Amino acid sequence: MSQHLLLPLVILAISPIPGAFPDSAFSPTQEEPEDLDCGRPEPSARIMGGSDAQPGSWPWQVSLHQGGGHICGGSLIAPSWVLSAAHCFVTNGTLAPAAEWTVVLGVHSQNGPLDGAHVRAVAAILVPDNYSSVELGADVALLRLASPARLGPAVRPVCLPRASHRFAHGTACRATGWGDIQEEDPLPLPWVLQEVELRLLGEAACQCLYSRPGPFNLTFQLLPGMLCAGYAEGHRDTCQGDSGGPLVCEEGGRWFQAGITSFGFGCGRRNRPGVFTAVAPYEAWIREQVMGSEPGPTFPSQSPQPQSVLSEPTDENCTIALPECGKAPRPGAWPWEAQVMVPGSRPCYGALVSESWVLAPASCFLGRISSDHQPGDLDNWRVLLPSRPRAEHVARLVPHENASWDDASDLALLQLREPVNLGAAPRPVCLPHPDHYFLPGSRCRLAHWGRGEPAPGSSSLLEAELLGTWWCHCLYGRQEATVPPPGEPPQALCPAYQQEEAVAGRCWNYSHRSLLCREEGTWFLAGIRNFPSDCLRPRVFYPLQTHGPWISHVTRGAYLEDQLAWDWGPEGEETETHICPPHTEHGACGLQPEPAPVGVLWPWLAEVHVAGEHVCTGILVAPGWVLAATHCVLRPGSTTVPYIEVYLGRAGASPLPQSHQVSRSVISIRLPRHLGLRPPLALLELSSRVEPSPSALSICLHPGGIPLGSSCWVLGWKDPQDRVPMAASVSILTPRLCHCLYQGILSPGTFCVLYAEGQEDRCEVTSAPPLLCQTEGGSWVLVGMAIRGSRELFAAIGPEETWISQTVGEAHFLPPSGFPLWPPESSDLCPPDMAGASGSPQAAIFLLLLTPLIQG
Ligand code: 4AZ
Repeated sequence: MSQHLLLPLVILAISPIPGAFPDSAFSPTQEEPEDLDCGRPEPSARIMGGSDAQPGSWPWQVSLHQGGGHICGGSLIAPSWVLSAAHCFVTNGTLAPAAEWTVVLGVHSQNGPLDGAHVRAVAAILVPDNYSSVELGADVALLRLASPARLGPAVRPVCLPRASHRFAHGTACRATGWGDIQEEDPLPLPWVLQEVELRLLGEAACQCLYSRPGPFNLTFQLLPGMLCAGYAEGHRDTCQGDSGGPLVCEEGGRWFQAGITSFGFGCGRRNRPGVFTAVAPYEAWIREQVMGSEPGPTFPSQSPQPQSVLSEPTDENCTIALPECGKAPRPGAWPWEAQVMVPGSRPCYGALVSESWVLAPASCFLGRISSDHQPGDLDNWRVLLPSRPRAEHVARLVPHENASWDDASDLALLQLREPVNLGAAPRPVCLPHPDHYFLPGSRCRLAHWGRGEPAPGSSSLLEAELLGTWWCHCLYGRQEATVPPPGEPPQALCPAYQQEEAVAGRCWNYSHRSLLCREEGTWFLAGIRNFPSDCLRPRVFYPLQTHGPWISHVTRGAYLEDQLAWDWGPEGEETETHICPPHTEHGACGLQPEPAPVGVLWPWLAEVHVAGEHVCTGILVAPGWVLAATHCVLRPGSTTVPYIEVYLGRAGASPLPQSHQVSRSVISIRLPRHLGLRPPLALLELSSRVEPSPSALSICLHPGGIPLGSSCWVLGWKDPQDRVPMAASVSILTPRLCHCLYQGILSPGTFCVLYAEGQEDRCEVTSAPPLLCQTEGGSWVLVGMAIRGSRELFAAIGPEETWISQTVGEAHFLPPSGFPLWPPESSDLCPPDMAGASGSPQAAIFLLLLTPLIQG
């Protein structure tokens, strides 16, 4: 089943003690012959405690095998009949052939030769006509054995409830099986039958829990014929592989089968108790199927029950369980912060993930442990936890198997010698399931991780907002890679810091941090980063969610918590597949961030403030370089270099606080060598690099012409005071049209544009706006910069490729694609009346387009 899983059939401390039931409690009814006694395990002395069932406790439990392995559970209800779940046998509406199945009876541990067990072939599988899928109910099946089971101490039938039988809410019952002990975590060898105590939940209480959005925002409608058992807080449950097995409740010394394990959402999750097929409503169906088979199942009448128990309480309270992990009194006061003290080194920071386990980077300890981490070595290790009077001892260290070569798996789990009492502190952090989707814009914090140094500057540096998966993946991932959609683990998590600037130029020598993200007031350990590679701040984190299964497998009880925030925004869930635009040899360029988190739509657009006098646009072409129009930065005839300051990261209409902007001063102006004329393009060298972020990202450049299939825009501002960025849609004219329109006045490599209707006045000429095109792949490309005083003419970037590449080093020239220039034109001649055409360009162009007809 796909909606598998949960929690361990947790080991129960309480085992049934059949011998404790006085014989007088057993009074077979007249229609039930005594030799077919049901629901009573063989009385035996046994030890209490543990999670494995005692051999012989559940003699009706059978294992259903297909292809040589255990698939589902079942229960013996008569020598020739086994009760199980329909979904074990029906795939896509087709019932599996009975011959594929065998029934193993009297088995306890499924490891090795099945001592004392015996096997029966299946003669027929019967499923109700109205069964279609588990969520729609009727998940029940009967198996007729090819020959009767051999009854004995380890093989006995269970009692079935009559249709009138009522099991009281809150009754502690038992589920048994060989299913997974947690989601995606199979029962380990020697595969001993597990039992778990589950309380029956009333219909109202169960429906109330399932009406709250849970894993993947799903809710579920409980139907008649289903029953729920488990706990709002989760932890104890059935799981994949337990299906078809029995849920039994003891009454008057006999065990009645109240339910058949059917399904659930995950295993042991909060507010998601297991769902069972109620057996009592199927009395008639069962009797009908087994009719004529002797001896048949036993349906003892219910011993009288106090009326209070039988009446269905209508006001059953609905107690939603809240997360037990991830609550902090305030950001920064982390009740899970664990300091691992290893003699001879600085403390290593990790996080408490359960009452007995701490997660920390393996690189803190690697080299200190022999391959089998001798316990002697751990004797002097200590763990400091908040609000604990004394340091904890360490019993075991379990490094991740890939820790030594894969930075994304730089993890180790440390088991404390004694579990700690959980409360306000210490309290574990929540861990995400693999399908967790941290929404773009989530509020996050950076916390200590490993041997990181305290962050320089203010604590707001540790605040972050999560960027969209697309942006993060395409900036740091592979070009043309598919972006993982919500629900698939991301390859990277990118937080945007509140103060991009404050650490520029400073170096966090040890940029070891973990990323904590908050959902509905609950903190999750979302990512880790543990290498001091670039000495700037950390900006991309390895997601922890892929490690959830390993952590829960090792710890058997870390707090994996469901996603709590589901507000995907107005567009809802994004299902479209996104592909990252091509990278250049210097990485990603021209990615336009989704507007949501930071609000900057044009991360390459710079304000160039010249000598405190005027401002024009510039374009970030590499981490330390801005391209601008020469006429903007150098006064005609002047030879002195003015003081220039460059600002990046300006949001749309709403000016962002100063802290969002990135500023740099210009330390040199570079011009290409041009014969005679003053070159139109200037490169400004910034005082320091600007690392990629959603507020400052280099644009792509194109070596010639216009990338095929692109749409083009002039980007500037209308008002020189507020400088709100504006983009005006334009078409680029063919060289012939351009030449004819502006005959004689153009230098080669000049673009002319035609504004879309009503867009001409969107940008102020004095802003010296750039001409950008967005390629079909989605990257933004700079193709020209405005020529002095013109709104229509742009100096092409392509011809200056060599100069730009040599000056800048890291310029992002895309490989030539499509037609680098326009297709050849039929004639170089301009129509006679067009030379020096004045008046409206639209009118002139109309004329031009007509000329071939006129000439022809
Ligand atoms: C299963 O896949 C299954 N937690 C059985 C029970 C539950 C979930 C899944 C209930 O067989």
